[in-house]
Amino acid sequence: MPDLILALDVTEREKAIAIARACAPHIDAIKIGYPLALSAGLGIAGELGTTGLPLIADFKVADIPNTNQLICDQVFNAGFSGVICHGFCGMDSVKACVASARAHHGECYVVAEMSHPGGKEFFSNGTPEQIAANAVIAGADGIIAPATRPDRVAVLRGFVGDKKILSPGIGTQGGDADAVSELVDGIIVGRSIYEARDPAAAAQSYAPARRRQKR
Ligand code: OMP
Repeated sequence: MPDLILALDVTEREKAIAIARACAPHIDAIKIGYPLALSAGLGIAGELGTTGLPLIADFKVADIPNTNQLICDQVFNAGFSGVICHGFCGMDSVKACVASARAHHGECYVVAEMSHPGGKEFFSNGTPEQIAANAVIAGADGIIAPATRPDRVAVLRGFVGDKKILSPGIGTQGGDADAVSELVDGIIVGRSIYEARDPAAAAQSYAPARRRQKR
């Protein structure tokens, strides 16, 4: 059954907290990235943590190993339970993120292929497959793969086996939760929930996809 992960990309602290609290009964984790972290500070993790939900830091960490480790250490020390990094910087850079995750009993996910149209420009010609395979070798907990291309999610599943796949691109980007929910471990939904008139009801509308058994 895939988790429903709320991508909380709002830039007002109070609004973020209100949406997180309202949606909490209907979601399994909260993902925040630069929009909220840069506007509210990393301390927002403490406030969102009161929901009791796991918090994933989507900083798409993409640097040399030492810098990656320093970034991830900050993330986990702030109270996040997971981090997202890029895989194109190489195995050693991914391994640094994984090492930080392990040291803090957290999780590390590697972006294998991006969901937007431009994501096909460089995440193509075997690169996503290589990144996915490297993520497994590096000991990552899973990968990010695009709900906008369910066929590609299925291909990448073949490279990661039982590792987790978290899949963004549902709703506003055009992806359909029902098309990927049997293939993945988590669906990531942002605007379709937090821009809805009633975010809690919007989150609850994903209940059928959230209950679907994985193939
Ligand atoms: P919505 O398009 O508003 O549902 O948000 C999707 C969320 O997933 C945003 O936080 C994106 O930054 C993130 N995301 C993608 O949309 N595509 C990707 O390929 C990877 C991510 C991600 O790593 O979470």
